[in-house]
Amino acid sequence: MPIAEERLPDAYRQMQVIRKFEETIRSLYQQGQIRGSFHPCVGQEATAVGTGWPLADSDYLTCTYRGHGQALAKGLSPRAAMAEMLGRRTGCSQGKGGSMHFTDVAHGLLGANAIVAAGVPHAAGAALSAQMRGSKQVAVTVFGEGAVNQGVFHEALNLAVIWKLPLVLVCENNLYSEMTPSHETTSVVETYKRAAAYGMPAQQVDGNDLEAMYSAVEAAAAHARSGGGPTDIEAMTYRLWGHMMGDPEVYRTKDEVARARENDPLKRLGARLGDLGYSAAALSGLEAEADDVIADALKFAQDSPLPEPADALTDVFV
Ligand SMILES: Cc1ncc(C[n+]2csc(CCOP(=O)(O)OP(=O)(O)O)c2C)c(N)n1
Ligand SMILES: [Mg+2]
Repeated sequence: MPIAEERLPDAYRQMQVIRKFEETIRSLYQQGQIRGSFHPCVGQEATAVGTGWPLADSDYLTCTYRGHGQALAKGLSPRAAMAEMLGRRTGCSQGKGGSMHFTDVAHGLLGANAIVAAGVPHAAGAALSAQMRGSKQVAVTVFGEGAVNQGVFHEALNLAVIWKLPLVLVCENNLYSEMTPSHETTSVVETYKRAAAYGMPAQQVDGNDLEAMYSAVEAAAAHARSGGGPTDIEAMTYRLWGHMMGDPEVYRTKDEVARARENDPLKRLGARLGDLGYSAAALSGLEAEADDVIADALKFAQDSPLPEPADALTDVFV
């Protein structure tokens, strides 16, 4: 089922919230208010919303260090996300995880993961659990195109097909793994072909087209829920900012990035809304609402306490 046209303004607001979240983090980072690393998803907001929105709260999602947008689209509150970035006790991981460890079990977020491809077998395991319990939940994993060169990716895909796991694989192919173009490291750059080789339905989708993404993920989730097994979706996209803060971006030209900006998913959904009759003022109104969400999240985070030293010993296994 495609996304209902009436929901497109809400999707636009959600994508703006994600963009503004990342912009705010960048400025906090530059002011020295955020520790650790930060891998922005600017330019990839349509893959995030197109993946998160077709899913139920009870469905599972694993994502990567570039997963702020996916977590927000899956239902993580902007307040808990911002507080986590600022290391506050009210953060989604009590301020102990930071940018690369967004987790929110109530919304099915089993954890972002900094290890390339590690979320893929985790999601396959969650899918196996759902299957064994007969719960009709689906597990979705989002990963970059670099993950398809990892062994665990192939082990997970093989078992997912053999066991018909309710798993949806979403590859965000943004053409680069860190500073290396994928064609220099990968024998078959169209990653969906690798998934197809395991005997599952696999397709390439325009990852900057919110509606195309939503439809593909919705269909794959329905297929999984009805016992059809895993599906792979290769979402073609582009990260408009560097791999992480401080990336000098010497591996790509300014021209290439400028061309990619023409294909900005926010610009594209804005144009689509314009075609549907929404005025520029209506779009600005949605953007202002997104500003308010982020301002509220930032105030909440800045007013929240830091963890106490004793908190270091809570929520650990040993
Ligand atoms: C197993 C492993 N090897 C290497 C790294 C270092 N590393 C961090 S991000 C990254 C690139 C991954 O690229 P891709 O999967 O395309 O995701 P993107 O960053 O483009 O979203 C690498 C190699 C890592 N985190 N984990
Ligand atoms: Mg990549």
